[in-house]
Amino acid sequence: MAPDEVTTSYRTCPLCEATCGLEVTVRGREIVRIRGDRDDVFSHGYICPKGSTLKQLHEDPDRLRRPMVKRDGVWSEVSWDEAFAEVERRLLPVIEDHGRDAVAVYIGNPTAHNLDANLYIGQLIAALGTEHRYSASTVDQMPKHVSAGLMFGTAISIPVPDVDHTDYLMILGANPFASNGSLMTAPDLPGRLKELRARGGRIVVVDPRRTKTATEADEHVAIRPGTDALFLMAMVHTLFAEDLVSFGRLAEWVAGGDDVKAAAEPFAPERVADACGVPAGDIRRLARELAAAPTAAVYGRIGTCTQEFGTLASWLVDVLNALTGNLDRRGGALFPLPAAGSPNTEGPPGSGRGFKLRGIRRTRVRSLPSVLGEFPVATLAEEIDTPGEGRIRALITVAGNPVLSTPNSDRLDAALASLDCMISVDIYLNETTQHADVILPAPSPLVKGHFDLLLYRLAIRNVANWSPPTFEPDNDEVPEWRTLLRLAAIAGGLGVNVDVDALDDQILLAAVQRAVGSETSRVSGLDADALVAELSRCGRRGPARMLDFLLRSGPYGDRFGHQPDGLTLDRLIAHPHGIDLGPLEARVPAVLRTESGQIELAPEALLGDLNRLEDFLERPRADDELLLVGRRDLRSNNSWMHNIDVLVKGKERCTVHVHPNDAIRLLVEDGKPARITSRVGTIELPVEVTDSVRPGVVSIPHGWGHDHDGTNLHVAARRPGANSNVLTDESIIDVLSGNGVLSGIPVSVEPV
Ligand SMILES: Nc1nc2c(c(=O)[nH]1)N[C@H]1C(S)=C(S)[C@@H](COP(=O)(O)OP(=O)(O)OC[C@H]3O[C@@H](n4cnc5c(=O)[nH]c(N)nc54)[C@H](O)[C@@H]3O)O[C@H]1N2
Ligand SMILES: Nc1nc2c(c(=O)[nH]1)N[C@H]1C(S)=C(S)[C@@H](COP(=O)(O)OP(=O)(O)OC[C@H]3O[C@@H](n4cnc5c(=O)[nH]c(N)nc54)[C@H](O)[C@@H]3O)O[C@H]1N2
Ligand code: SF4
Ligand SMILES: [Mo]
Repeated sequence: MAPDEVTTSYRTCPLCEATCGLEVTVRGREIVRIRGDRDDVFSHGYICPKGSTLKQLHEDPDRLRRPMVKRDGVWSEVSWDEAFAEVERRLLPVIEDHGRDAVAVYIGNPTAHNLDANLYIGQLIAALGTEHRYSASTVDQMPKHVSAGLMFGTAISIPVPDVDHTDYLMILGANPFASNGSLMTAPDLPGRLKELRARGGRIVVVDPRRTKTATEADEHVAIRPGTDALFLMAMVHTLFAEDLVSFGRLAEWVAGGDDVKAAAEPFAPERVADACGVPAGDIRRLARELAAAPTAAVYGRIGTCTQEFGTLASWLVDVLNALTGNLDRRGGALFPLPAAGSPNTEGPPGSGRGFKLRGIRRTRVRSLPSVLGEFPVATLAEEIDTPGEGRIRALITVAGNPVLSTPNSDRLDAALASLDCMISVDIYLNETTQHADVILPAPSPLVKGHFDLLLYRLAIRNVANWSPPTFEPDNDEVPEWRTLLRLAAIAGGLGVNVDVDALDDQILLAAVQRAVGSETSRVSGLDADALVAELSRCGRRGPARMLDFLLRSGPYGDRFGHQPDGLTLDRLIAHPHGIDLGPLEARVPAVLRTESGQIELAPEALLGDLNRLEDFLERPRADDELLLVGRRDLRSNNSWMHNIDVLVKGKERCTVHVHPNDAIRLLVEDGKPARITSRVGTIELPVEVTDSVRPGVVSIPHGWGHDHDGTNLHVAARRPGANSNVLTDESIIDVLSGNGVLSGIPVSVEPV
């Protein structure tokens, strides 16, 4: 190919959960243009303003290209070999002197959008052998994993609303017009929601703020933050009280209906109305509407998870879907059937080991249990800064920026500075990685092959789409999976000079042997060595080879020739715009992995948590309370896209929203700075007076606060904003899931 030849390739945007198709035009190693792929089978050309900025991200001079080592407080670029030698030199003594549990690991959000990490991060975690595992999940969706796990048997068995077919959609605590959807993979959700209404459907949005999603809906319910569990309980109460419950087809698969009825008994709409700030009549009417709609779906997202009753609220969302006969039917909430590697497509269909809520491990300081093998990230700082036996002394972060994204971040910031050793796999020298001793850079997304292994498990259509690397890695770039394996080798004692390819071969062989040895696998009984040879043709290895295996042994797979029309990676490569595997279909009972083989509508652990909800109802509330909630902007992506000029220019986005009535009372003015203070911290921000927030609620976006000395984010530093997580309180968590509480934080606001 001539160096100036213009070529076009197609890939999936890895920035958010919407999985939009991109058309990337390049000349040599230069990116000419990125725009929406009109032929993408799922997104049909839709992108948001972030999609095309993969070009700016790729070209960002601040993005790290070479490993960085800090000695005596001074950073220098080093070779990969030198960097890994430094990792070994710093990490192994911590393990030798203090044991494996002295090393913690924190896994951030972009790993969910990253095939290398999807497939290889487990190796690193296993090799570390530490109980101190943390991730962004406990400031995000952990409550939903817990409720889904208890009800349906696996943590990823989360029903998604069938937005393309439903007649009625109730959205709680989500703003897809800004976020493009979450735990619901659906490119162009704004367009799909508009279509829903155009075909006569109805949308109700429950949110303390009148968001863009709310203004585009039929009804906005401005709920008081943190009260969704009460609101949903009152709807459940109404359905039973007014004899509107009907499980439909699922009746024979549902256990615990009577227990739910009994549990909802004390939560009449009239009793919770004040606490929720929603009139009882509205709650009753909404319950009736939900029951009466030909099809309906209830959907809750981050606003319902990052609160004190996150798991209860997440549970009740699916209870409502079940009680109204909308679970697992067209137009309701359905379980996707993804092409590769989902726990609910593997093993014997219909029942399983179930979901074990409590890990045996507990945190040292607060004695909180692990959930899904993780400790709550809200405890990370105290596990570092509390002296004593068992203290964390080293940390590895992969694609995470907890200094901006987790509660009481100032405390974590200080704690990280005190570590004996910190290693980061990241693309920036930012608020978190500045504390590292070694930063190992991941390549630009355009240098990666990609497949949304995790997000397709939550997609509103069954889709499979492979993105080939747009560029081959250049001399200095090391694929992220190789970095993760090399780190794993060092942590596991295999040394810095491990043969990564040989390690990768072993990992694949082990996976293939497990599958062929399992009676219920689709490749049961086949010859493992032959399969490995077939998968390794043409030198294929790493994530692409492992993905090929998962696809071929998955529900649509070719089973290595036994299903000749089935999916293979080669087939995906031949379909650069993706393959549409059809709309979601009913999957109960096959999808279930509970021990009973039933949908557990009333898990004991959840019923046991209702005391807390009762106590909350009785908690006194001040008339002048101010509760902090978050918000997202279409041009943001958590904390790490603020170094892209086109996304941060224009109007200041990091402001505090204050209702006009509150502004008068608090003596704060539009455009003027205000001081916001919580139990744990204080920040200052310009005020934006707006009636889009409910009185008594103030809103600040998260992911800002790029004013730390010692980072290298030139664009972000020009408009740093302030970090809302300086205000969020690590001492409050959702007890069942260990999830941090980021919403409904009591604050005071005063003029500066
Ligand atoms: N542009 C952009 N897109 C993103 C991201 C981003 O940072 N920017 N982040 C991505 C990530 S990691 C995620 S997890 C998703 C999240 O996706 P969404 O869940 O859609 O997130 P938000 O847009 O923050 O919407 C949450 C809404 O909950 C409301 N809320 C706050 N507290 C409560 C409450 O107590 N009850 C109720 N009912 N509502 C409440 C807030 O006002 C807010 O409007 O977005 C993803 N997409
Ligand atoms: N107050 C408040 N706080 C919140 C939220 C909220 O709504 N309100 N939302 C929470 C949610 S939903 C989430 S998911 C978390 C996110 O929390 P985190 O995952 O901790 O933070 P991110 O901002 O996503 O930072 C991602 C990091 O990954 C790096 N990175 C980007 N791409 C790559 C890559 O390809 N490889 C590697 N190795 N690194 C990469 C970036 O430079 C950055 O350092 O924040 C949470 N925090
Ligand atoms: S909506 Fe999400 S996936 Fe689509 S272009 Fe924007 S950031 Fe990328
Ligand atoms: Mo998230």
